[in-house]
Amino acid sequence: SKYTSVALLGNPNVGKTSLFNALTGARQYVANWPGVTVEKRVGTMFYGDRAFRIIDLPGTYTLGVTSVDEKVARDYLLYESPDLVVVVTDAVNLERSLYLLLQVLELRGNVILAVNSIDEAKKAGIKVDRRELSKHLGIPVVLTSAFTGEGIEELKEAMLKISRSGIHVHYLFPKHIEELILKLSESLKLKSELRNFDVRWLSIKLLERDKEIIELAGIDPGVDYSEDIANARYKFIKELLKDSYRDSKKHYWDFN
Ligand code: GDP
Ligand code: K
Ligand code: MG
Repeated sequence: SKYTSVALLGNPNVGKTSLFNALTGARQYVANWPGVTVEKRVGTMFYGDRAFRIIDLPGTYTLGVTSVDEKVARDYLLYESPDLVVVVTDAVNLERSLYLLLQVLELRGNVILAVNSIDEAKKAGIKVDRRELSKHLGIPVVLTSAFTGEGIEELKEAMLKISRSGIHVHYLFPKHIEELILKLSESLKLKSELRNFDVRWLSIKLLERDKEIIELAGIDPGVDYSEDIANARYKFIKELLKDSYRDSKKHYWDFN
C-alpha cells in the first residue's frame, strides 16, 4: 500500500488520542470496530516523502483478551499487523506503562516508544534518560508532550526513519523459558495452518496458558509459566529503569 500503517497503543489515559490529534490534525475520521461499539479513530499524516495511516487503538494494559478494548487492540496487532507500532506511555507512571511495551516487543519489531506527558514529569522532578532507555530496549525512544508540542517533530522523524529501514528486536527470557519457547516453536512451525503467525509469540502465549491461543494452535503444553514470564518482564523493567529513570521525590522501585 502507499501508506505506512501505524498503530498507537498504550494504557488508558496516557495521551494516545492527544498525540493522535497532534500528528493528524484535522485529517481524521471516527468509525466503529467491526462487531463492537468501540470507537475507531483513523487519521492521515504526511511527513517527509511518506504518507502514514494512523490508528488510535483503544487503551489496554496487556495483550490479553480480558476486555473488549484489549481484544480489539490485540486482534488489530495480530491480524492487521501494522507496519509500525508507537507504544505511548506516561512519563509520570513509566513503570506501569512498560509491561505492555515488553509484550509488544515479544510480538514484533518496528516499535517506537513515546514517553508522553514529559512536561508533567519535569514539573514533578522526574528525569527520563532517553538514550539509556533506547540503548537497553534496542528501539527508538522519544520524549513527548501532546500538551506543549515537545518531541512531536522527533516522533515524526522516528516514524519516517523506521518506515524506510525497519528494525527488529526481541528481549530474552531466562534460559529455561527460552528453551521451552524454542521447543514449542519447532512443533508450531510444522503446522501449516499457523504459517501466518509468529511462532515465538504463539509459544510465549501457550506457556502463559492463553486459552484462545491454546485453541488456535491445537497444542496444550500442560504447564503454566505465566508467573515466571511475568516476573521476567518485571525484572527487565526494573533493570531498565535503574539506569534511565530518576524521580527526585521517590525511588523508582517505590512504585505506588
Ligand atoms: P488516551 O486515553 O491515551 O487517549 O489519553 P488522552 O489523549 O485522552 O489524554 C488523557 C488526559 O491526559 C487528557 O486530560 C489530556 O489532556 C492529558 N494529556 C495527554 N497528553 C498530555 C501531555 O503530554 N501532557 C499533559 N500535561 N497532559 C496530557
Ligand atoms: K494523563
Ligand atoms: Mg483515547
